[in-house]
Amino acid sequence: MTETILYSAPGTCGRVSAIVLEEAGVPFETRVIRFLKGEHKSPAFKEKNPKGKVPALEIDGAVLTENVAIIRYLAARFPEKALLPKTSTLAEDAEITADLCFCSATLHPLVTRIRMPQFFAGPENASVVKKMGCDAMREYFQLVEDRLAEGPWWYGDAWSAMDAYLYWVFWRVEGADFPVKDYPRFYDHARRMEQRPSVQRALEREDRMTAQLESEGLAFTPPRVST
Ligand SMILES: N[C@@H](CCC(=O)N[C@@H](CS)C(=O)NCC(=O)O)C(=O)O
Repeated sequence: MTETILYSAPGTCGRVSAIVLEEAGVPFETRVIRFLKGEHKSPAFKEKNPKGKVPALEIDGAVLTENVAIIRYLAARFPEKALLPKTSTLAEDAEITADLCFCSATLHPLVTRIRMPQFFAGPENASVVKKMGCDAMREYFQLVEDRLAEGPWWYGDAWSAMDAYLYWVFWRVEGADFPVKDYPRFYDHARRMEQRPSVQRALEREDRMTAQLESEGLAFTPPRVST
């Protein structure tokens, strides 16, 4: 295998791919993208990912983007690691894609509204955007909460990459004062995730990226917005 490089930034959804790579046992380098310098929109990075977003994963001589695609690739490339459940019909397979898309296309956009509402409506309207994001997110947190009654993981007894995605969503809004304790099973899921060595290693990678950004004066913490 050629060198594997994950382009990411601390706190971002690049964490999802990092956890899944760790679970797969793939040796990889994490390369930090400096958002405050606009590095994600630079021509050099756009050669990797024309969308100008993290994560981007260089693996097996290709550059993969989008967490859903990266997860599906890793699950197919390392079947022995059981990163996603085995399926026997096209419909079962489509259901897994739907689950992952629920994270990327339904939950993630709400995370951004809750975490960085000022990007959508300016600082003066940020609290309205955040409140609307939180109100919408409640329905989906309840869906996850109900699903985890069959747990302990999204797919029952078997941990999967879907749990990594849910964890990142949870952690992101927990840090933005979303009332996560109203969802005790999801809360417990996050704390169990943090016990996994793969998650701890992914978080250590982020700590190293944060230290690097701090040393360059390029660390970013979104301002707190009340609702
Ligand atoms: N659908 C993409 C979303 C990627 C994404 O939005 N990444 C954010 C960080 S969490 C980003 O790079 N934002 C920078 C920007 O949009 O300018 C995925 O799942 O990989």
